[in-house]
Amino acid sequence: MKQAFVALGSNLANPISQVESAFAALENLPNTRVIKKSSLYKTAPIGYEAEQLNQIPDFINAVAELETDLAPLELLDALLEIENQAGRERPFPNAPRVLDCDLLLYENVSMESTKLILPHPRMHQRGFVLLPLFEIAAQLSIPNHGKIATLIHEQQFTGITKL
Ligand code: PH2
Ligand code: MG
Ligand code: MG
Repeated sequence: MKQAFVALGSNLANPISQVESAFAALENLPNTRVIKKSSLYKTAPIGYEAEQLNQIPDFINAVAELETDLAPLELLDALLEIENQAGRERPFPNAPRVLDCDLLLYENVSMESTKLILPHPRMHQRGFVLLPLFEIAAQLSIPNHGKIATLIHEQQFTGITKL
């Protein structure tokens, strides 16, 4: 079995129940076990233009640790299928979404293909990923970016509330 970490996010259609259903969907993946689930976090939207921000609802975010026999691209496809089952639509980049399931880490794999980049390219600068990840894997390091404890220490994250 390989170790993987997945980030969940939702800011549409009852985000708390979306993320809880996503945890359940992860538990139902073939050849995969959910080892740990973080708390849910209410987080202010990151990465939007100031004039867009008042139209973007807050997110619910969480992270799960998995053990899986799925290969990275098989796991990615399974995550996209969970998003689609939740009714994910993609009208424009970073549009509000019922469910986003991002593969953060897979063992210590570093890879860059058109479909998948590992580690997730922005995870080391996102409090809505690092704080739930630290909760369930305090000793973890991100390939090429070092310990998540250090990354959290070095940055200021605002607008994040653990539920
Ligand atoms: N996801 C994004 C862009 N910005 N901001 C928060 N707070 N939470 C997210 O999950 C998130 C975001 C793109 O996937
Ligand atoms: Mg994302
Ligand atoms: Mg995504």
